[in-house]
Amino acid sequence: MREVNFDGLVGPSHNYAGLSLGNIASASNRGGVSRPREAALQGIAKMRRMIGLGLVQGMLLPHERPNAGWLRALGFSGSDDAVLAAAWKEEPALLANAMSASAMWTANAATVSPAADTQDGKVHLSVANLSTMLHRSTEPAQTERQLRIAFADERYFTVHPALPARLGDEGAANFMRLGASHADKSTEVFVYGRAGQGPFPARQSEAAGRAVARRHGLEPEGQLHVRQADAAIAAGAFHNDVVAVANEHVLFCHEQAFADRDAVFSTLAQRVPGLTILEAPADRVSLDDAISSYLFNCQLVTLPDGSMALVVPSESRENARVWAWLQEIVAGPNPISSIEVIEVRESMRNGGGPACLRLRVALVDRALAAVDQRFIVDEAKCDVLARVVERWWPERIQPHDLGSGDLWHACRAARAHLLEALSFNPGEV
Ligand code: SUG
Repeated sequence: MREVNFDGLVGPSHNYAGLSLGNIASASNRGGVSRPREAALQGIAKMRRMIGLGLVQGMLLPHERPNAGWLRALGFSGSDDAVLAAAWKEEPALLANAMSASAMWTANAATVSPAADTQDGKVHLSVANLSTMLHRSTEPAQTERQLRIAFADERYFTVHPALPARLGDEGAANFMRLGASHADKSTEVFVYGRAGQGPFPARQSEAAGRAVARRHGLEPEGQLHVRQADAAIAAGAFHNDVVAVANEHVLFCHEQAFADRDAVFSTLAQRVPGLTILEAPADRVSLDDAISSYLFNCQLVTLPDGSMALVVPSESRENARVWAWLQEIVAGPNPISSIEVIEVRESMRNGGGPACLRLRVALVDRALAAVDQRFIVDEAKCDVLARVVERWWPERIQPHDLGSGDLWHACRAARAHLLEALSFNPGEV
């Protein structure tokens, strides 16, 4: 069984509209100039690094933007351009929502239970409803369409639609899986926030995690529902993957990640053979350090030789306290033996680190072969992606460009060229 990371390719409309309340990077970069071409190339370079480490890499496609259909449902009428122009004039905030490239953060696309954990032995994927943030609530329909193509083979996969909007669900960003190895039946940990406790919304509900676990057919002892610490959400950890990550039997987290830390750790210790918890003490790495450096928004991956690597954003190296602590972890007696530093600054400025940009799907070889191979990426496909991005992705977007017909047309054309280069039919995804 291997873990495949499906990264979201950064879409051509990537911009800084500051749409996410509680996401400090998004709020503080509001109104800045974005660089979609550079952003997408940074994402492609990240995929190349992962392939270079010997890992299997997948991708999901940027969504269709601008999303004129969504604006039409909100009462704007006429041709696509007329709809967009009217929205820009009357409700520019809605137009910004329709231009968001937020589907790049595929950790929020779905929650995935590998075959080892489910009663019917299939991989179950539940599309996330992303209902808390308006711009993100537009994603599930297109995400579901892609997942139903990528994971169409019903011998191996079951794709479930998004849950009702009242049950806030942000997918795998609030989900961890801990077990002896990827191939072993594991404990799936669903992390939720308590609503109404602080200045920022709790985006993941407990009811959503329980519903996903039921739909996926998890055993009672194969699931754990854990509350995120209110202090973490208030400090800007709008998803659990900003303060914790797990891989096989290793949990790498901040001391203040969970409301009931001791109970969580002791339940995991009973269930997970060889459990290793690597916890950053708050007096070494504060929540603010963790959130600004995104050290826990790393990818913790098992390399072909069985050792583990931490794939961290370069911002983690720029914080001396964080970097010193990471050095101690790598030198210490634990499975993590290397650190890979990667550059995803354009995404980071919207609160999306390495872990946000990928959806993990653990697969046996036969199931991997059954995935629609257009979603699997090797070096040659990275070259194709880079060529399309260099030729068609806008170089920069300033806030007032969001209302420009030229930008709308450029974004549509860029995506159409991408689909063609990857052999998707127009309108297929
Ligand atoms: O939902 N940012 C995303 C970042 C998602 C990060 N994902 C994980 N932690 N897994 C969000 O807040 C910013 C968009 C804007 O402001 O234009 C944004 O949507």
